[in-house]
Amino acid sequence: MQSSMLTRRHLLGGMGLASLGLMSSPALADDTVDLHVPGGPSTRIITTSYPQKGRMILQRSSPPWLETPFEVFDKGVFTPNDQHYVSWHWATFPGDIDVDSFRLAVRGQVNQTLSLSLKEILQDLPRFEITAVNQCAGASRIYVEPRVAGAQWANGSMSNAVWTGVRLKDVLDRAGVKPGAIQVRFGGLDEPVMQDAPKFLKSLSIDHARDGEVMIAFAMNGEQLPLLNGFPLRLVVPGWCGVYWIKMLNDIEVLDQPDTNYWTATGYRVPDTPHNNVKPGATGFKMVPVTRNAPRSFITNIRNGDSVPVGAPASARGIAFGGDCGVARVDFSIDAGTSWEPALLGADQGKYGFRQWQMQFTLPARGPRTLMVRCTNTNNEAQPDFKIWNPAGYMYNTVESTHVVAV
Ligand SMILES: Nc1nc2c(c(=O)[nH]1)N[C@H]1C(S)=C(S)[C@@H](COP(=O)(O)O)O[C@H]1N2
Ligand SMILES: [Mo]
Repeated sequence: MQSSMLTRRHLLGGMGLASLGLMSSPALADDTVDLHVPGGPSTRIITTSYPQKGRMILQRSSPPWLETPFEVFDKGVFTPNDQHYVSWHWATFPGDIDVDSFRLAVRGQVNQTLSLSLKEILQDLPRFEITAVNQCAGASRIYVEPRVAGAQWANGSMSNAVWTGVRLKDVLDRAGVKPGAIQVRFGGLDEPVMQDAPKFLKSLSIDHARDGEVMIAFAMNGEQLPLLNGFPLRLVVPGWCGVYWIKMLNDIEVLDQPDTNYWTATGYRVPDTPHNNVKPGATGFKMVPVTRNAPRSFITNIRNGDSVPVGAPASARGIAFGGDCGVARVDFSIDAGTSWEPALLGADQGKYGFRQWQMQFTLPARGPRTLMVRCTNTNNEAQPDFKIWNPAGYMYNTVESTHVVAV
């Protein structure tokens, strides 16, 4: 990617936030999708009205929550940039970025405060590239029972991309981290919409920040980041959930005290129990921050309600990811999890990315059938077969079931 690509003309075509709001009016929708979830309304609008975004499921118009339509995952292992999902906490963020005056600050417990231009980041630091899944901690929250508050994401608040940029470690080394540093805090250009509401910030431990994999991306899938996915720079924390992947990143602060801001110290917490699972209504468990992704897998070519011919070979295919490590195996069941057969894995795109799989199977008799798919990661952690529940509906990775009819 040339730094000459980073011109305003190329970027946003003059699309401002005012037009964002206007064009996302649900009244302009011409299409809907039924997410087929019991226990509440599950019809959503399909929108094509957001800048640099194609067909997306509209979960909320502003700040936008745009979900990737599930059929996208059947088309390829990389999610196209214009259908990469979108999530923001606060509605106030720039609709246009002046790439000449933009600066990334590196400050706090460093020997030298930095104010890096995009040109410096593109030209003066070694390039780094990694494939990784960006998944919201609240992904699939719509499936927890009983339903809980928060974005009612189905399975499309995850997306896979090749990220290009620079290592966070190299940027921190350039500033020179002082010995007392314990954490690094990240902030972007978005601002709260109410007085005294907490700005969206997240922190990582200094060791994690310097692990050589956490990176500052300026491109995904070989193109600049879409504005809504964090143009011009975003943090990429491979294997960890999307909440840490700060968009429109313009501030890096090295701390010698634990970060006490709301989003790090209080928000985004799960029960410290196996699979973060508790009984609805239970109390008295310890809460810990969400961190790494957990293994998941999906059938992408067969949907609930489909018919499958009986007695003839059929094929299933889909995607899996290991979470914070690779995919060891994907198993497939045609009898609701009573027996499992290993699926054939596709090419390994790197341990943090989606991995495709496929399976030939034959349904022996007519009638309803439940197909299931289960990922086991290279840490030997498998998706659980029980329904995960926790108060905020985070880190759901229950084995998926697809109900079909053999005909
Ligand atoms: N600056 C900023 N970065 C942010 C957020 C935000 O609200 N502001 N939301 C985070 C959350 S919770 C998620 S899930 C991801 C979503 O990334 P995406 O919109 O590119 O899919 O961005 C993360 N980075
Ligand atoms: Mo999120």
